[in-house]
Amino acid sequence: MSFNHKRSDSSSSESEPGNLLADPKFLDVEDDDATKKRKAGLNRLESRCAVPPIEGNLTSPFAQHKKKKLSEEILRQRLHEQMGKHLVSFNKYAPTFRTKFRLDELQPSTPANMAEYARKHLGDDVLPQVISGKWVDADDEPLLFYLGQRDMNDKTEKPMAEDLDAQYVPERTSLDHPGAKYVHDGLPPAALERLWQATQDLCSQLPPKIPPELTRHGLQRQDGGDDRVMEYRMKDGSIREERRGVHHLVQGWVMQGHHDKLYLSADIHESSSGVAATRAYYEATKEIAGLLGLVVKTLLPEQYEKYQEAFEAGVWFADEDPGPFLGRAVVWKLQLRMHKDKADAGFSISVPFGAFTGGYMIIPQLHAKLSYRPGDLCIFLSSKLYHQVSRWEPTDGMQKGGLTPGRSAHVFFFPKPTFQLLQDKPKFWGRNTAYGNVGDVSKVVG
Ligand SMILES: O=C(O)CCC(=O)C(=O)O
Ligand SMILES: [Fe+2]
Repeated sequence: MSFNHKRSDSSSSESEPGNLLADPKFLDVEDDDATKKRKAGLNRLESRCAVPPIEGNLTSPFAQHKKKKLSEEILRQRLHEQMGKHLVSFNKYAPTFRTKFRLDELQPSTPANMAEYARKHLGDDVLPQVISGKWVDADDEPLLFYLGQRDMNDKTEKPMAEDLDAQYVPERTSLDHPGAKYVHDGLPPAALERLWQATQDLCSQLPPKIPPELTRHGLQRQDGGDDRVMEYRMKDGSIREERRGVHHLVQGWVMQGHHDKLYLSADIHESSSGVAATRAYYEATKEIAGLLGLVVKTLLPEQYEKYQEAFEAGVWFADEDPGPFLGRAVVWKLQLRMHKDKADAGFSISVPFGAFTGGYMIIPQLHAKLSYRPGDLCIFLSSKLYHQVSRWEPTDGMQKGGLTPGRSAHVFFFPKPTFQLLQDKPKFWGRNTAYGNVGDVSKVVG
């Protein structure tokens, strides 16, 4: 591995362009002239590209346990017990891979170099791994937990960490290895279906946006078409179009020059339909956020405590969101570039969903290429490790219940400046002080 030679004092010393487009070597990058030409050619996205609402109601997150008549509280308990059991066996039986470098020795790099490394060493001839595993640094500090598929027949405890090269095993490239019986460690199917439905409903009411400059979200279309639009083929051969984009939903965003106050991110409050749609979306994804909270609490208990305390100080949707993440990036049908998320504090969780082929998770510094199928969970240090989702293609045809094909993802994260500001703040500080704009309204004045 080539990432462990030099020491760098801090990641902020890295020579990385702020604007990914500034580096012409960047993967699939366009030069300034091409950007200008493309921007000039962008017209208003028409309603034919709108994201349609789903048909009918959302799937219950408890669908698997619902056969017996049980109260919601018991159903939730069952769902958490099942996830808890998976996490216990993940901890016991999933393999661990160790890097030769310590996290603080991670070599400075650029998106261009990382993309080049991925192209050379993790290209089409390297099959993505269908796996669940842990990746740690030379001091056994966790870097990545990947909750995908595990062979239930493999009940050997794995106390020893292996080299990064050991992640590539021919038996772990598909789900049809003879004699294997798989368990999925990620989001259960009903919760995953609900996440997809709730997100499509959100995007149908609140159109996701894509900036005219291509950033980490967005790649030029290979057919030269409008990058803001995904095309997919219906079963009758006709072509439909759908807009792509992203929503940043952050309860307590720091704005430049205002270091003692926080703000609800623009996507939440910009329009009255946005306010209504985001509340409904938080409510619809409450149980899913609860399951992800359990994952963080089990795998990273110390980080969970810190995040949860800051979450409780900053939360706005207190009845709809159990925490511990104050930020969500809703990535709707976008292609992704090599990047890291410099403003994330610690670990974030990303979860892909939809109907698509391709879309593998590539983390060059861990030499990892993961199959990253819908519902798999990638819990990792997204501000330290470069990552890219490889190009994907939508499956043909409309999916069940009016769901449109293509790949989307949610990233649950905690913005670092928000975390820092909230560290000494009491519970519900954000709600009770209008995020630092008024005196605490919960204090009774005698
Ligand atoms: O789409 C994904 O799975 C990851 C997205 C991502 O890395 C990001 O939004 O920063
Ligand atoms: Fe990212």
